[in-house]
Amino acid sequence: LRTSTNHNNSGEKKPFDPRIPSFGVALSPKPTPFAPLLFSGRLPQGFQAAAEAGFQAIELSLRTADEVNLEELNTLLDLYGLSISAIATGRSYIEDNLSFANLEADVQDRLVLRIKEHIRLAAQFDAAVIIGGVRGRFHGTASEQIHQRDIAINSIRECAKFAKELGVTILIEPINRYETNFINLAGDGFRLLDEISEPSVKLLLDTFHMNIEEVNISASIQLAGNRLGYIHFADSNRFAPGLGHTDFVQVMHALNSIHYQGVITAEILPVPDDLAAIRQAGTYLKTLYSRP
Ligand code: LER
Ligand code: MN
Repeated sequence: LRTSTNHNNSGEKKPFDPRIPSFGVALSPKPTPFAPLLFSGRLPQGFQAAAEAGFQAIELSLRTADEVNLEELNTLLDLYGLSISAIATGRSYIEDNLSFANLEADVQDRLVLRIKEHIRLAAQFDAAVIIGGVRGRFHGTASEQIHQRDIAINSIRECAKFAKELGVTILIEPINRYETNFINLAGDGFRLLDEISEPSVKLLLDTFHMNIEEVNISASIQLAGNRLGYIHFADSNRFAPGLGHTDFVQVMHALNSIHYQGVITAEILPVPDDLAAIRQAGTYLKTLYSRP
């Protein structure tokens, strides 16, 4: 996962302090019902606004890996000196009902193939792949759910092994109870990391979900320590940081205490609009980290 340098094609690199996190923002190349993304369907505008707002990295939320035009993507990365931090995969669940918890017909096979394509794409950009919302929801009796969990973990493990071969980090993201019943807490995430037992699988914590689920956001970040591979910043209402009541100063202190040097990615609603939200997030992050 590229954390301290920008995309290394011919684009000019903007130097920034490798000891502190770099900033990313989550965008989608296509319009999507998944709400906390900016400039959905307008990638060029998103890249320009991200660079102008002080971001170094873009997280791409993709349905399928072929949704991006590689030539266009490389051109944009070079033009704005940005890198791809991660590929998010939850749209497969939201838009196609493909999830790791779904044991219907050939869903597991199709989803594993799809995630492998995301991993291949990520490898080209030194990016990570997120397994978050795409875990889906378990259904039925307790024993049926245990069975679903076993199958899901096998599929995730298969993706993790493939990712390891390609040098790609897989990020497991705990998500709030209203979206999934398969890993809500950081602690549930640690358990899955232990079960999969691949060092290339890390945790992604999202302050929006943590605000709903965790007893103590800072304590959970500290407990994650070097298992934390990535973090999503959104305020309590999923607006840009600073527009809700999450205490990001405390979050930053917790990240500093574990020497977090990864990417902090704003995954936020376009409220009041895309441009205002990205500017708010960029300004807030730069102020929080005292960066010009
Ligand atoms: C994805 O990063 C996320 O935070 C979830 O809300 C997706 O369902
Ligand atoms: Mn998230």
